Amino acid sequence: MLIKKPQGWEIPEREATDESVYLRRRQIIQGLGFLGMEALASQALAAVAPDLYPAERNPKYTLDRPLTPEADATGYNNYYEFTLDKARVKDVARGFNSEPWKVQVKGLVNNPKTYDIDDLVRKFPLEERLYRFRCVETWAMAVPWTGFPISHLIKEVDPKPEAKFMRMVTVNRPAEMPGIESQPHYPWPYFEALEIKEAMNEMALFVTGIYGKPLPPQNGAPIRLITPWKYGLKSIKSIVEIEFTSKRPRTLWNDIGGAEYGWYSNVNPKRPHPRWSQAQDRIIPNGELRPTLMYNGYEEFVRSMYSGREF
Ligand SMILES: Nc1nc2c(c(=O)[nH]1)N[C@H]1C(S)=C(S)[C@@H](COP(=O)(O)O)O[C@H]1N2
Ligand SMILES: [Mo]
Repeated sequence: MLIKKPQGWEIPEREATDESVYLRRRQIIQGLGFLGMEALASQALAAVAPDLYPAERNPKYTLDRPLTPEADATGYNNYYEFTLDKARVKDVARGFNSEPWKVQVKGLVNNPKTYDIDDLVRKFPLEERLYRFRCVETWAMAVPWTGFPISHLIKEVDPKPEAKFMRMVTVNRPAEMPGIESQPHYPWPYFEALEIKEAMNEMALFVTGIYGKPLPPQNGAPIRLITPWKYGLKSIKSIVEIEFTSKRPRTLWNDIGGAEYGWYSNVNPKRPHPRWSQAQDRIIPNGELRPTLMYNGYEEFVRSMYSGREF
């Protein structure tokens, strides 16, 4: 590639530095309120409410397998807005900025509200839970998440009687998320949904931390969904909008591949994906195979919500 090379002293900082990094650094420097803090500002970005971590572990939720090493759960990711290359997500997402951040709750609720993330993480007590995590691609992990039950937020916003579903949307930031433009065939921003009944289940969490620390960008900072009885594609990352509806909302994967990805996407070893079996978990990082459990082993918690035909 031929590049017209200006004299060193002519290079504006925004050319010497990746544009998004430059803009963010400026915001941080402005936020600090005075000059001379460039060195500080170029350090790792501030995480949301680090003083809240580690949160106390809730002992009710136990595992049948070892925890996934932190480096694997934070180094092998699906986050297509950054890249399809699971091992590279953490590098491409490194500069992603989750402050400031707002989460808008709207639709059929008596108390619609836009929360600042710093207020939201302090509003409900955080707890740590160890959950199995199963991707529709068959790989599986066991992860210590920190978050709060979605039911707490739902009680606060108070859905109207006609509300039956909760739709969620990921942030849309093409400048920081190169996958949005390099994968234009996906209908960005990422969108998902649950029945309110499912979101009220005690297992359903809004997660803000992992391994006793605030979420890093690759795992969905600053706030993502975790519903461990469903395939990982339901667990939408970096949420900015939550809408309560009476009609069942569409969801990204079900929209683009309904035969492959059911609206419910409940983990079910007896229901194969059209191109592969779902009978086994492939454990990250060692590749060990284990039988996949119905509802990913959470049947006792979720069975009462289903007739068994939801997929
Ligand atoms: N916005 C957004 N959320 C997303 C995805 C994504 O590409 N974009 N991938 C999903 C899929 S397929 C999986 S398996 C999990 C992966 O979460 P993890 O990287 O924390 O393991 O995130 C889910 N949430
Ligand atoms: Mo996935």
